[in-house]
Amino acid sequence: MTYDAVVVGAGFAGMYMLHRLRGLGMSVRAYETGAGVGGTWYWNRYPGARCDVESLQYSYSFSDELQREWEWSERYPSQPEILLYAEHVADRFDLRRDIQFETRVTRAAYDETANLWRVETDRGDRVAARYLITAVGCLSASRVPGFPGAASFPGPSYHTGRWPHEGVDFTGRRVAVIGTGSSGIQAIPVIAAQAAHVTVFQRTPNYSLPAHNRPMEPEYQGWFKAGHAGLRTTMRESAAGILSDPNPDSALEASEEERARVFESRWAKGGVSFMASFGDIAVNPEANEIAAEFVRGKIREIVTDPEVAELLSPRNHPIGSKRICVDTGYYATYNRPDVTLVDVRRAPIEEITPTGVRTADAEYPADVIVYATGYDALTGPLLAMDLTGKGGLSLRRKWAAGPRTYLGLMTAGFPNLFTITGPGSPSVLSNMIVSIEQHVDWITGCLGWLRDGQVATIDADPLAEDAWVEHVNEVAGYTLFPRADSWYLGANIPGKPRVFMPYAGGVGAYRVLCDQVAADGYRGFVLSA
Ligand code: N01
Repeated sequence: MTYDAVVVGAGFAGMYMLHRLRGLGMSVRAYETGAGVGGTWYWNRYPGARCDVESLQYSYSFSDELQREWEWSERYPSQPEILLYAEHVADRFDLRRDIQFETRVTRAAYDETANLWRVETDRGDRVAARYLITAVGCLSASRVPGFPGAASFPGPSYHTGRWPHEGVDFTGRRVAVIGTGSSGIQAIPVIAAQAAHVTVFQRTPNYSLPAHNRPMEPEYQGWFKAGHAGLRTTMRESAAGILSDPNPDSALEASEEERARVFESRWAKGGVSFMASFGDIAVNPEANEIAAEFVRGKIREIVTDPEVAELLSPRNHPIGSKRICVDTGYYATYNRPDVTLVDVRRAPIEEITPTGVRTADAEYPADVIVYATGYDALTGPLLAMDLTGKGGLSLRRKWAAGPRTYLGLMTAGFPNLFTITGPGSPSVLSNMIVSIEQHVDWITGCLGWLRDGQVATIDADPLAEDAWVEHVNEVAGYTLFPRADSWYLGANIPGKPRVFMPYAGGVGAYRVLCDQVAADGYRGFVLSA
């Protein structure tokens, strides 16, 4: 079977891409590993899973009707509600008939003679497509560190990103949670409320901001919907794709009273807009330290045991240089008598035993282990497919020293392969829905243009790619991101090249660049008839 396009993944990116390709009149097959739509929200069913972008902003903007008819029930959407939304979108736009579920794309090779991508799946499908479009997500390749002895543990163990659909009952159980990133920080308070005892194994304390989640106010929802056209434009033109009301002032120049006033009001408001308190927090180490110390002060206020408070206080990286977390009752959870915090930076985990977790200086009993240990981010899901471009070049080989793309949309030598929110684009530094829609719209425009001009192939020009990779690095160098050992840099995966993968130039500026490239006849791309 030959399609105009194969889309890999049916999360928010794959669903919207499918919808737009249909609009071009193309034949499309989408493959999805899960049994349903939703991508990250299909898999991440751990207790407390919630998006930390406000629900009204974490929703598609492409359809006025969809926007009008869907009602969000809370300020921040829970995983079940986001999944319901994804399912509603699939139904409303009749997407399922072109999606093959429970099917993983294992291999795709570019056939230069036929100018087709030859795609293989784990279900034995062998299809061809003019265009191959990956919508595989940035955080879908879950990772469990290879602790010695893990197989000897007789009880259940779960990764947050592969949570059982039927849920987990922790009542009466002793639970070990390994990892204190966004997933762990959301899950720990909810697990602690149910379990007999929770032991948290923390290697790096993270900065976390209160969500102050609450039921959606009908007036707020009405206000957003009434003004959605303008608000969406503001989001698209912003740095992170959200309404954050950025304060351009310098934290260094503000008086102590002014800083306290601004920080307190953002803290009370809740959510990530704290990071927009002052214009220099993300770029100036001293300004950053002022914001970081404010958060540490909050930790000391909330956590009653000063030693535990200090252990929870991040000191080895600037605030925001690792993904900022948003929580509900995270720090206060450590005031519970049935929660223990273990510092595995000082005494690392040495092995999992049949009765629990053993660190360099003690053994901690557990009946259940929760791995909140993260992902092989951005490149992991792409490299998990065996992708081969021109001349038999594999993507794994091409990216051996780190990902190389032009605009995060294409990689030279892989014609007609588009990577939605690929490395080198703002992706994970932004509201993903805004970045997804921007990429899908750009790709749709590009494919329509190629068709109208009877252009058979498009590929990134290696020189344009080199310049873009350099630009991505240069922009990252202006920020404090490279100062943390984060998954943005691949630092969480042993042996992964240390390269800052997303584009830190902001979604607004990036959109302008992409639009200019298109307006200039796809400058930096090689086209052939
Ligand atoms: O994963 P992470 P995550 N021994 O990589 C620790 C998005 N997200 O699933 O920091 C001991 O952030 C590791 O320690 P360290 C969001 O973009 C969004 O929590 O490497 N510990 C770290 O504490 C987020 O950033 C939402 O020292 C080990 C943790 O495991 C991204 O997903 C919700 C270890 C992994 O943290 C990933 O978040 C959830 C070891 N060997 C996720 N190996 C929302 O929208 C790893 N760790 C709210």
